[in-house]
Amino acid sequence: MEPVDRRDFIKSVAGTATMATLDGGAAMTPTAGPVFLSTWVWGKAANERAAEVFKSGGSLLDAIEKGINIPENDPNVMTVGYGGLPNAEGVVELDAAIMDGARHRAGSVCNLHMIKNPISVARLVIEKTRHTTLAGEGAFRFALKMGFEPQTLLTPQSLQKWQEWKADPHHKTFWLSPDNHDTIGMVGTDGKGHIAAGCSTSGTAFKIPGRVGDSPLVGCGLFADDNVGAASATGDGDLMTNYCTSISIVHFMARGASPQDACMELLRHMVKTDPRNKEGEVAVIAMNTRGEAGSASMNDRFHLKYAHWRNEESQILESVKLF
Ligand code: SD4
Repeated sequence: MEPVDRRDFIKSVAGTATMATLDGGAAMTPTAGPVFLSTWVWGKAANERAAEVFKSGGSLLDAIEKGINIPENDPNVMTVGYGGLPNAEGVVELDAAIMDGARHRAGSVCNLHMIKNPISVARLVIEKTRHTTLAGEGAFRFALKMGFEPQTLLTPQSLQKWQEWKADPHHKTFWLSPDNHDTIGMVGTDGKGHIAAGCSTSGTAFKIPGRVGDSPLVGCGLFADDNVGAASATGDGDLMTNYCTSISIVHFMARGASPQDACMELLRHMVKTDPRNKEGEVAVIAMNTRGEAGSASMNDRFHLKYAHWRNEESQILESVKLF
């Protein structure tokens, strides 16, 4: 794909007749049937569960929540939920958010400990409170009140990795640089113009306690708007938060870009503002309310494979690399 100058890009979409707007402009023709898109290969099982929940009568938010519960419950996915790698003090602190594009309403939790399904707690922040984000001890107490069972989230494998990290005198810390990521980000549509998104992560491994990544931040780790589409991000949240990646992609789509072009445009913008971002760990997925999907990774070093479910077809695809 040719690089597009930002002004040319805006010019090129300015006259688009079917342009969607964030404030409720021309709606796109919806696709027939649901579509689910998730980050990384284990997103495939998550999409399949989401599709199953939706087909058996669940709402789109139910589908996204239950889909994301799959990697959260899987101890072999060491970057999400149970078995996620802990912070520098050996405590697993989870971040998650879910957003309903119809109500324009998100719920999120940050630094949640001892609860393996932060996406389900985030969902209850929407359904049971007037807040959007709960953090730390308050989020934990809210989860207990909602009936979640506290449990240790460290597994023998994650404990061993933390002990190895701790014992290594040259271990990387976040006073230096990150190198351990993987989040589940999911976007889904019901095929009738409704779209939603969710994401869940244990964040970067061995992070400084209290650190909050992009995943639970609305507009950064995820964004969903029924007038346009949805996006989610995975990678270096400390970098991506500064670019409000997901809402930026949705804004590009609102101006007429396809989901794929919107993902690429965001990555180009990051490099234009700071060429060092070429080396950044940045990968994104996006979908419009027609169910058209896109995905992009900044470079080969952090190359996103993502899962796509549509019409009973469940596949793993490779994102387009900018470099
Ligand atoms: C974070 N963005 O906490 C998350 C981690 C991640 O792929 O997505 N890793 O920064």
